Amino acid sequence: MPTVDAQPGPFTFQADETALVVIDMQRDFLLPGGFGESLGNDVAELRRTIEPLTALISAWRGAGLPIIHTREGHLPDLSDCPPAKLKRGPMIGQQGTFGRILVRGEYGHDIIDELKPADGEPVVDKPGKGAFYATDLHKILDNDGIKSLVVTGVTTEVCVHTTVREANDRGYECLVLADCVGSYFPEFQQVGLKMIAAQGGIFGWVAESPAVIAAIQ
Ligand code: C5J
Repeated sequence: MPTVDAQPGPFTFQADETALVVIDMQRDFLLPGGFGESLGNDVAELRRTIEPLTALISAWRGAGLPIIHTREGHLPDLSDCPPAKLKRGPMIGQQGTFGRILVRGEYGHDIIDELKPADGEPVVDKPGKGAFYATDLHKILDNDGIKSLVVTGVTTEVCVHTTVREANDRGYECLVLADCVGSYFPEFQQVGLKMIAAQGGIFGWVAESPAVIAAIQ
């Protein structure tokens, strides 16, 4: 079985029972001039994940292993957006540079060109921060016999963390890749990763993508 050098210790996984999850690599969060930047964030903090993720996805596809992509966003009438979320994110549904912000079907809601899903790779649309809430993700993974997740995407302390916590409570082993997850806030990136591997791996393991690529080749 492949083993990856990780924190807090080696992560061993059955390759055919492991899925790569790519969280919310959407234009709204990553493109210069988009929603994320309009909130005063430096998108370069997220964009540094694109290159390692491209290499990882290519290797993962090459090994014939499953990949699942997610997108955060809402129905055009925002009926699936809780008023509390809208109150704290009043730009959701408003017209932005790349269409209505975080609304399904808009240009900005879709995944960046560099990481476009391949035919047959599921894209899970989620209204929340966690990828399991109000989605079929658990069913998709269960049907495929998946028991471990390699988790990547943005943002580390929000949708990545929420998804990893949800996955833990559902019995999945999670490996989070430090170079393939990004936060607008460098301090959250650092602490967010520390929190995952703390206390003997309270939420899972943390490693770097080259170690995973080497393990599956
Ligand atoms: C946020 C996300 N940060 N994908 N979404 O609102 O992490």
